Amino acid sequence: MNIDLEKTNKLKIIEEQAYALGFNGFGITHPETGKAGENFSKWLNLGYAGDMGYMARGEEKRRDPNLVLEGVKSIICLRTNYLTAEKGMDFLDFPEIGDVSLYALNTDYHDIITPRLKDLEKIIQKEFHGCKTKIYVDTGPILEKPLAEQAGLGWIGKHTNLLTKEIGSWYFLSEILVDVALPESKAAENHCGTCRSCIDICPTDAIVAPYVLDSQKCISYLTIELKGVIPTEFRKAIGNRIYGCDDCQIVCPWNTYAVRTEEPAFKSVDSNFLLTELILMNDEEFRKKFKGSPIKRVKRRGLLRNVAVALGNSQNPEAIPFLVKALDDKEPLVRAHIVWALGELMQSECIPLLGEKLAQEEEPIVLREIEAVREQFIGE
Ligand code: B12
Ligand code: SF4
Ligand code: SF4
Repeated sequence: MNIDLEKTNKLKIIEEQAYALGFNGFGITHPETGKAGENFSKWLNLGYAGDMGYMARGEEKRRDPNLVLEGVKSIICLRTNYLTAEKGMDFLDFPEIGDVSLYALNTDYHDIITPRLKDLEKIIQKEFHGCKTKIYVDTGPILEKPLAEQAGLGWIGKHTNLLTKEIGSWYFLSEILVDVALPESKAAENHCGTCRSCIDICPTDAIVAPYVLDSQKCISYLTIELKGVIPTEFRKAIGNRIYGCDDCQIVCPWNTYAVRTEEPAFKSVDSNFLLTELILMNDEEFRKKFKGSPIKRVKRRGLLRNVAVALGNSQNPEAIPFLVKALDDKEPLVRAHIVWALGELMQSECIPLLGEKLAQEEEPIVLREIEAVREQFIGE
């Protein structure tokens, strides 16, 4: 058989198997990152990765996939739709409830996609006997979005996520690197046009220019990636978002066409996010509630930090006794944000309470917050 025809037939089998495994988009590209690689370095130099040190550490690998799989010739890019519920901006009308990104309402996608990639990897190795492969989903040192765009799986929108006219942007990316040259798919075309809805809705102005995101300002970064204290300037804008942010995708006109996944693996996890309950969760309750969920990634202290900020923004006086109780939390990071929240809900009335409760406080991050609240209300 003609070698190209043989390859095409093998690829057909691989693509069919990819869909059978639950992927809902398949494309192939060459491993050069070109202009996107240059932009990535510019982005790092501008400090837009914030505290995500792993982004700078992986700079060379991200720019050159040959450094992660020597001899790589093609990259198979895959899409997995995760839309299990509709979402609008009405979560803002319920400030007593924490808002969690759609992707995090389901079983952790790393746990679902990794075994599928391994199955597909085996199929590829069977078809191209002796070939070398490497799989990635999210956590690998690879520029998933530009590669997927080259592979025709969608274009990078002004909000910097990949989207398509057919299914919008509610999907994950993953890839399989192969040391076999495969026929490339057609790159996706951009259809953002003059639209700028995502830029205008962003609560923290994190999209600093079309197609450029400063992570340090992005609520997704502030509530998930950032490990320490959330800078005060962003706390009000975070509103009731306690894990990630979907705003720029919610307003995108192309998401009107998004279709829900029928995928049984994406089971909704416990999604009762009443802030006053969350703030008093102990370790055991946290582990139980977020078992199998991506939320476990931020650990109890990260989530309760975010919950404290959301309670501070809730304008709900009924939250005060819960916050007062949580002032005894074992985590300084949590106590620090509770101090801020009490300042927001009680204003100067919290000063005596803070003095009394925290006379024994020794942690610098909490003491700084107390000082900030006192300064704010001096003279009132
Ligand atoms: C780091 C990271 C983040 C960071 C930074 C986000 C970002 N835009 O890069 C933070 C924590 C903020 C984040 C948030 C989210 N993330 Co994220 N994240 C990643 C990760 C690990 C790396 C992305 C990366 O390389 N960023 C570096 C920058 C440079 O990349 P970029 O935005 O594509 O940058 C391009 C532009 O800046 C452009 N550019 C064009 N012109 C110019 C000019 C100049 C001067 C500059 C500087 C740049 C520039 O060039 C760059 C390269 O193409 C990927 C997984 C992976 N391994 O790729 C997931 C990934 C991008 N995240 C994902 C998701 C789902 C999210 C969230 C939606 C989660 C949520 N709901 O909270 C949000 C979306 C926020 C947003 N508006 O982008 C998905 C996106 C899927 C999709 N459909 O696109 C990915 C692919 C994970 C996955 N495997 O599915 N994420
Ligand atoms: S995820 Fe939220 S904060 Fe981040 S760019 Fe989009 S709208 Fe802005
Ligand atoms: S909201 Fe508009 S500008 Fe932003 S990604 Fe969607 S189409 Fe592009």
